[in-house]
Amino acid sequence: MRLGAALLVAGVVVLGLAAGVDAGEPSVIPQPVSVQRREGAFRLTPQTRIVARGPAWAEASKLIDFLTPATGFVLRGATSRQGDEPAIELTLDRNLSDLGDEGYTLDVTRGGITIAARRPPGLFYGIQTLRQLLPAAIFSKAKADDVTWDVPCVYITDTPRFQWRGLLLDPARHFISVPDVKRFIDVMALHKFNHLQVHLTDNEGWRIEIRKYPQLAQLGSQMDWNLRRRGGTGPRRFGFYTQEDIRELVRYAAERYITIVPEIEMPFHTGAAIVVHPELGITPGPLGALPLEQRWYKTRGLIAPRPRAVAFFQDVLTEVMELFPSAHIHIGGDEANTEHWANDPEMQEQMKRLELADAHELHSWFIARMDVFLAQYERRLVGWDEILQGGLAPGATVMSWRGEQGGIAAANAGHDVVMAPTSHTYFDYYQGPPESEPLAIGGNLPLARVYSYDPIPEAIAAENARHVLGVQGQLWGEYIATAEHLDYMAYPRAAALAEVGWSPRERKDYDDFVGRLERHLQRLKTIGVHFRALD
Ligand code: TNX
Repeated sequence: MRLGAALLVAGVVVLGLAAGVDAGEPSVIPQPVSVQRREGAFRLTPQTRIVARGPAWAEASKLIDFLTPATGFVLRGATSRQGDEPAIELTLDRNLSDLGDEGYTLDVTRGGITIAARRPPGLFYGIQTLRQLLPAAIFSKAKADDVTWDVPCVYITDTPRFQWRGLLLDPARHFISVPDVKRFIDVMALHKFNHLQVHLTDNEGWRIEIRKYPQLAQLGSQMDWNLRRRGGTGPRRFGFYTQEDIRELVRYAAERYITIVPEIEMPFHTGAAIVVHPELGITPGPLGALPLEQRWYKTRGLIAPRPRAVAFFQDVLTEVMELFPSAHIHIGGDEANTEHWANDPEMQEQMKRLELADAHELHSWFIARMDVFLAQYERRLVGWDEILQGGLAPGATVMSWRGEQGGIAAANAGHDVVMAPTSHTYFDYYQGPPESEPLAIGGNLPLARVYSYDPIPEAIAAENARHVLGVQGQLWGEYIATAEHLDYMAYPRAAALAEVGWSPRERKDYDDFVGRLERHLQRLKTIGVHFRALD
């Protein structure tokens, strides 16, 4: 049996060589649902036609943009295929219902390539797979000489396992420039990620222009107190996104079928806002009496949820909703030490007035004000799993970070969840022995552990598994001060997470993944991603 298989493989290899074809075995990441290898290869030449009609044409022009720099070919488009001319054809077909919104088939024969999908994102993902079937040099920004652009003949059928395949960026701790975010988005798209959560506000900085409160960004983006305390450094402590920057990023991401999910932290992790607007804090009088630069250590990072603070955050969310079309708006909700409210006379009075039993309920009450507010605009609140304490707001989606318990409880109560546990998705953690790694926040999260993750824990009842929207990897920025370091922390772990989020559970195989990854890293290298080398 084994010998037979070996002979068969040898036979295929010999056939391939005999035909003058060495297009290699497909090494696609994330692993598609099914890949049937056939003999031979399709050769891309300047004569190849790019064929598409109607809305498929937008994807075809992205394909041309992907293929042009490295090949130097001036690829011509057409709306239909003439006879048996070599072509790459993109077709949309509403009847391909098995493929869902993001699935595709990719049919490569010696005579041509066809990508078919029900909806445009499927064509886009088929194109990402096609890029990975070409030699790695296709990712070069300059014309690559002496390359034959062969694509191995295959038939691929592919759809994602989860609808939320996310990464989180944290420009609040160290600002990330617009071009660096775009580059990050490009690499995400190659891995078929579709959500990018951006942590826009925290104690260390407020990074989004809000027209109603202009000083939030103007002053709130100029702080480095907390970073200095932590030993964080680097050139990108300061900066914020103007509303124009945000619009541009949202547009750029949307072209790549990535939804930017804004995160505005409340009620904790709000130090930057409190420094600028002391009236939000627990002790507005004494804090406001201090000069700005002396307020940093005195905010406790926690607002007092009095009515004017509720109104303030709703004002902020109003502008956020105008900028971000995302169905989900993240309001943070993590790590609040509600003892500060329990011990505060004004908050005790407010709890009594609202008939709330304790400060956890006050936390829930505050989050629920945001939930109701967002729901009026048909948006859905997402928060870290602490929003479960004191009662979960009716429409809330939970992001489970302190392990899986929060996600399990929320899903079993019929709420949507995104799995983001520290144990498997915290890419700010060490990925090797700390003594041989750059300084990180702590933890230990090697590649294999990321890969091993299954976002549907057994403790979620089968009928509630559909509430697990997917999975997200976090790149918290306290110790990530440059774009190169961001790459190093993200890749290849994000490639492993891409497969967790996309590929069927039964198609996952770590050794096979690492084999594909070795070739995949050639692609990332050509793109200029500063990934961490394999052990
Ligand atoms: C906890 S995860 C936080 C972040 C930190 C991170 C560092 C979460 C909801 N809160 O503010 O950056 O740990 O690993």
